[in-house]
Amino acid sequence: MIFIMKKSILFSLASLIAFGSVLHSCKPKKTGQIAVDDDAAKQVYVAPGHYDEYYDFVSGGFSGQVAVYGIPSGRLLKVIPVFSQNGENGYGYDENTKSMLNTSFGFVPWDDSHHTQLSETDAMYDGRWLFINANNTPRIARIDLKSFRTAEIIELPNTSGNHASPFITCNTEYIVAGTRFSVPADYENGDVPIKDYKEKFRGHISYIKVDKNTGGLSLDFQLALPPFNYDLSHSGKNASADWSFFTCYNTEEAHSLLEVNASHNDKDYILAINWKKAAEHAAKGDFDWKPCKYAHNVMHEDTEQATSEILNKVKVIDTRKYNDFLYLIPCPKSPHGVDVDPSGEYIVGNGKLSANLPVFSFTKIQDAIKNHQFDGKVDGINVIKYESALHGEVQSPGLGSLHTEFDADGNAYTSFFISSEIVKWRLKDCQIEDRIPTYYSIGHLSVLGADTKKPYGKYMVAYNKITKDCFLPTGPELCQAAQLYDISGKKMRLILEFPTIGEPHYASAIAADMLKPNMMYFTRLADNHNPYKISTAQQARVERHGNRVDIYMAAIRSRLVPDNIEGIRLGDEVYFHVTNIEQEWDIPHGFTVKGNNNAEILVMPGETCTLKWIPNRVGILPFYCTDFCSALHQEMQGYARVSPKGSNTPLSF
Ligand code: K7E
Ligand code: RUQ
Ligand code: CUA
Repeated sequence: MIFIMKKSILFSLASLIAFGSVLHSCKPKKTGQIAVDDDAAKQVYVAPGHYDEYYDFVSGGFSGQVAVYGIPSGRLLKVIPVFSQNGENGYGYDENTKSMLNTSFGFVPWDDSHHTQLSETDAMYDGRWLFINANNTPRIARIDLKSFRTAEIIELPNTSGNHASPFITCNTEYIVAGTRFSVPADYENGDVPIKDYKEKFRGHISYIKVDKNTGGLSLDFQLALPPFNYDLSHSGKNASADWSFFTCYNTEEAHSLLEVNASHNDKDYILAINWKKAAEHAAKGDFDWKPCKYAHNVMHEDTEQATSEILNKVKVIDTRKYNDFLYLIPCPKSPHGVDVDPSGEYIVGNGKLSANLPVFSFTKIQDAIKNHQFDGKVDGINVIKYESALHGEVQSPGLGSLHTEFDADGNAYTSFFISSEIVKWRLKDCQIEDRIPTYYSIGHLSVLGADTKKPYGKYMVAYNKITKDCFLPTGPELCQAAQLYDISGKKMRLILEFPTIGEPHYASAIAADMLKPNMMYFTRLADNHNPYKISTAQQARVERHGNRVDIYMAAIRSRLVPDNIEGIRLGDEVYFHVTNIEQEWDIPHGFTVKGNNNAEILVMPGETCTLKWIPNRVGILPFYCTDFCSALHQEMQGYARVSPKGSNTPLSF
């Protein structure tokens, strides 16, 4: 037996405060030593020279990035920068990628990302794109799984705290995104008293179209809804394929959640939207064009340069006028995740403050709609009777349920933040099968492949918030962590834990085989249409246009050409356009020049990357390659001479 020490942790108090005082008190867990089977090591050991079985794309939470881990080893393979500047590869610093971080508010260099989604065809992963949301300045990004780079970012108007996002429909027709905060419905003038919330604020859900061939994103329409907080979402599959489901909390429509304001209703709601019908309304013209402002940023594959555009209107469907396509279903207290099982029949609402876990039936929802089993309306939207939609309840499964995932055999797995455990239960009869602790305070969990119609099953990963006593302490902030479970048997087995970059929320894993065709991808020089590209070291040159200096530089093992540049003057704006003229996979070159506040760039083979430099000191400023690229890497260097303003040293190289 291998023993991992786990000491007790006091999380009852803080957790309960975080969730209000409604819950039964939760005793601190004393876990002592955790036994892990000897087999566990064998199961997760991926020998040198061997590949992992799955890519796991884990949202980076407040870091704004996506981290890629190998499963089952838990090895960190890459950090893909999305919503934050990244000091590992120049994303957001260099001239090529800077405008990816543009928004209608200007340059936003750091955001908070929560949920990943892989593109799907017929409710199965197709290995083309990964989508992820930014919460704060609301955006959705598309990552190209060929290059593992961010290809596009679209901002969402009328949205704040873009949390219920980006939950795709099962043929990636739409990305669905709900606002957490409702905002004034006066689209031109948001300067209204906060106390007028109930009358003047509206919640918005966006439907973003995904181009079938290119993956290109465009905001198709929005729904204006009651001023609830729309927290999470999932789209249906099979019979429920035309539907998206959202959890709504603060259905009291309070503008301050400080007191118990927002949790005195015994039930909040799940909002079920027939998005196909909504799209028909949009196509028929049942909308108003509303003024707004949002950015759309695209990384062009041929030039590897991003462009940013600000758009200024959006189609908004007022659900007080058109509401034959959406329904509210009561769901006990402060629901967080809403999860749809692989068959598309069961919809699980995870009430954070609820004792039982409700499971709704899509068939019953349809029958209820047909037979008008309603219990009044909210703002014109029919409320389906709880019992009419209910398949069953899992009785007292744990405390603080957040998210549910599914295997291929009709089992569900729910994460419980407060009782810090995962509970396995049967969809068929809502009976509990097994439970296992997590260390500690799990948020999301992922059964690999669970959001397709055929989960991989086999492994489950828990993403934990608190890792006290799990790893060597690293100052006041401990690492976040994932725990890997074998779920191939009746009982769940913990087999590995590994630290993650902060903070992991949702994650999506895909079989490595699916991405095999993309391995060894890099840009051919002939396909590089960057305007500053050069193809040979002979084409290297420097040019002056007024106070702008363009340096066309070639990088190849083991030279930077040109390497002695004179005639730059204070007051100049210097652009180093570095083309890595290597035509071999995985030979990047880096580049930086002393004192440059844009820091560094990293240039992939066949690509051109531009570093802007405004010299602010007279002298000789060395530059060099920052990526150890060959035995003569240290020889990849040069000098730039900066002369005073008005100097007549001619530009030369
Ligand atoms: Cu539960 Cu932002 Cu998906 Cu994290 S949210 S835990
Ligand atoms: S060098 S191989 Cu900077 Cu000693 Cu690293
Ligand atoms: Cu190029 Cu080091």
